[in-house]
Amino acid sequence: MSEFSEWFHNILEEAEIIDTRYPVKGMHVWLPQGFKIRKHTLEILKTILDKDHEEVMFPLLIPEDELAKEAIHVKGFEEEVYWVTHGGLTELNKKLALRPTSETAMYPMFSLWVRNHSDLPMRYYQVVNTFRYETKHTRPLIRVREITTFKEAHTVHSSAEETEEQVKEALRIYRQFFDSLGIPYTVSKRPEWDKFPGALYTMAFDTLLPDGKTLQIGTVHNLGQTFAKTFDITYETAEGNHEYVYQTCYGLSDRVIASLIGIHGDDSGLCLPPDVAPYHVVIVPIIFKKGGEVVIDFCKKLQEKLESELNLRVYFDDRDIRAGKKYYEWEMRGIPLRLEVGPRDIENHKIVTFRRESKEKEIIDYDDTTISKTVNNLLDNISTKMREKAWKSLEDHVHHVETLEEASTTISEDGGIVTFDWCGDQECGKEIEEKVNVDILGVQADDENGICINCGKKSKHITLIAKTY
Ligand code: PR8
Repeated sequence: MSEFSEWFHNILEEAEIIDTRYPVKGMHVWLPQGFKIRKHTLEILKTILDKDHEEVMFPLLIPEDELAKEAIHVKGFEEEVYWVTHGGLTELNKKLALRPTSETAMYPMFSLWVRNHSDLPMRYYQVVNTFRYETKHTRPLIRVREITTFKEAHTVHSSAEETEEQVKEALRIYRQFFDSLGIPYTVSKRPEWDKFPGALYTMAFDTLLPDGKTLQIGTVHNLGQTFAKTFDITYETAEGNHEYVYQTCYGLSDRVIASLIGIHGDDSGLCLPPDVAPYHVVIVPIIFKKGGEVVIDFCKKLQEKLESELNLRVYFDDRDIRAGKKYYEWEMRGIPLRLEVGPRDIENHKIVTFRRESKEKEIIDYDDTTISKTVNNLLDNISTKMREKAWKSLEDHVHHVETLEEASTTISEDGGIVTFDWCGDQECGKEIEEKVNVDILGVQADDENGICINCGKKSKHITLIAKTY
């Protein structure tokens, strides 16, 4: 187990994110702290999606014949599907799949729903659990067999141009989402052999975890008319003709939480962006024998003030344990801001602030009329600093190379992401993956002026490779 893996497993347990002891491999229990982070993260995404998507919910089970209809799609998933074969003691005459993703659950219904060009575009999403019998080594939140927070969007359009635009829009949505969590990423077009089964092409977001390996954290697929033809999804044009629709889909999983934890965390434990932390602020009273009531009273008022004026989640920790123990606990749980209040501070119109992200402690002036603004500014500044730090760390680990040897040395010494010129040929790409012992993440900008790092032919793209999860 790598140092990071060990840290990651320990923190999931210690910070009470999930319990990994559930007796089915790859399936875990969300604990209250983890569930709060999950909930706030989802709220951010839903706020963005709800602007022009509608939320729906489809059944978990998919009939075998529907799943099998789209040949490439089913081939891509056949080794990963869990099957329900019995209802009680009776063998079902049609097996039912636990959805590995919901194209084949949704699209037969889309075929009934889409009638006229005025029905389009349609943009739906659902947040559900999906099941994939992963054969690679499973890891909590990173590679699971029950994806508990699968956020899948499915859109339907009347032209290929519209789907191109929707892909760009989905990329914009995910950028906004990851930016609000301070998760840095690269965006690239996956190579042909790694695209979503049934898609014309796949755009992917990858982030870099502290062990130097990348994690795919989101994907946007242009499905063209593949599924429309399979599931007979047509619409009537203004001229009265019947045409197949064009589709896209895009999705995120529990990996969002894994990357939040992995990227921002440190030796003291979790470090959470304010927007998704279970509490934005924790208030710790410093109580001596005398004057305890004054402190408690002051802290309660401060809590109410921050809650009502800023709508913050504030925890007032008046447990009867040592302040040092409280500090340790809240740092480990990644609460962004701690306010410490003692009797002398109150007398002097001061309070102590502790920022989890920088571990800076400061004594600030306390003023009843401005404290909310001060706290708000502090939280904003914490979010910005966390995002900047995370982006810098990613950018420091992206290197452009000119030769395969350089690629190998950089990957083995630094991990991270290596970029170079590639001709775009599949055989050549596979050779690169083998020689450097990495995966091609995908291609970015076109670069037709260079020379392919492997075969020496004219290059087509700037390409990204990395060791991946
Ligand atoms: C689709 N259909 O399904 P995708 N554990 C955790 N996260 C995972 C796992 C796993 N075993 N497998 C995939 N992911 C499309 C789009 C509806 C929505 C995550 O796409 O198969 C990956 O981050 O690419 C992936 O980007 C995302 O789920 C969507 O899965």
